[in-house]
Amino acid sequence: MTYTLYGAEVSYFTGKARAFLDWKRVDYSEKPATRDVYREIIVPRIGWPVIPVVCGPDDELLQDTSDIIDLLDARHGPPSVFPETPVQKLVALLLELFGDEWLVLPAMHYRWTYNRDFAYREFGRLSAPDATDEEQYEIGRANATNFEGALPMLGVDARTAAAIETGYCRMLDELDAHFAAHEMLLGSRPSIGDFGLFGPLYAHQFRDPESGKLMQERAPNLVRWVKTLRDNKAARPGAFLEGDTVPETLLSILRTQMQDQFPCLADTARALADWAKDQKPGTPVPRALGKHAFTTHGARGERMIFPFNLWMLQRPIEHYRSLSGGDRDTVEAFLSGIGGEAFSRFPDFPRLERVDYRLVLA
Ligand SMILES: N[C@@H](CCC(=O)N[C@@H](CS)C(=O)NCC(=O)O)C(=O)O
Repeated sequence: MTYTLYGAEVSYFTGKARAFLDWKRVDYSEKPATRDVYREIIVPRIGWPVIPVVCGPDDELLQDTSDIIDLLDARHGPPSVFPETPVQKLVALLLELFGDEWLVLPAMHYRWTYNRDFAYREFGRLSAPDATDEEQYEIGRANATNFEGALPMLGVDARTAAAIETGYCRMLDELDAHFAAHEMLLGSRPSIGDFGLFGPLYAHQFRDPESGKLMQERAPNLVRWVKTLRDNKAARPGAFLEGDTVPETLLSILRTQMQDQFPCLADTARALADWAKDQKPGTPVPRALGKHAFTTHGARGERMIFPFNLWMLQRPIEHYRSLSGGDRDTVEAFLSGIGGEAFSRFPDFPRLERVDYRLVLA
């Protein structure tokens, strides 16, 4: 085997990386991120405890699914998960941003509200595979503290929980309608957007038992998409829709992204610009820059300000800024149909880079 994926079935971002590696037919084996793996590989070499981590053939370590996918998609040749046409590429990158940074709200809410015991057992089994069931439960409960504790930091609390559920159920209906007509988001080939949505929708919302029941009952076509991407090792490459088409059935989700996620991103951009005024290039960026008020599906809450979200936003922005002439006009017309001014008129913010697995000012 050429590559090793250190991760877990229960992990959001491992789901994204694994589905990509399978579809791309990368030669890899998966090793569970046990506490020994964290202690001996991840923490000493990455610098902080996080999964997934991919170890390459020359012992290089890759972390962050976007870096993993960008590198391996290019290294392992076509077919690519990045559409070449302007609108589809933009939509794919926007939906990656949405899956990675915004669906974390329902994914964490449902896991830690309705699937807590299951998650403790899973966390324990991963960390200490040889321990007894009771020991695993206790280990899982201890290891889960940081994840469970992240809910209020993400803005999931009594003020927002009901609205997060309403918004999530509406999205289930929208995705179900979409996958009734299409295999993947943009045709029969999965794009980076599919992998971004797959992380939360597989590892949390399909696999956690109570959330899985909800998805099975409410969105059978979405379940089919989840299973296709889960079992996609020998999938055919498929193709993106002709003519740079984006199915109508995705537009409501993109509108929701513009209305729900983008105001929070814009506020994050202002906070980053403010913080960066006195900083030099290369300065490490704190994981959170204080707190801000935000609104989700009409409910007002408070959450930490996460600059990492903007690193993800740079991906669609870079694509958008690279366009000119007719391509730019087509994209502008598309954006105006989804309330995309929130994206096309996004405030400027300091550029972010990742150096040694950490976010720094460029
Ligand atoms: N943006 C990263 C996020 C990785 C991530 O958040 N992984 C979770 C598990 S699914 C984790 O290990 N979190 C620990 C932490 O964030 O402190 C990626 O795409 O890989």
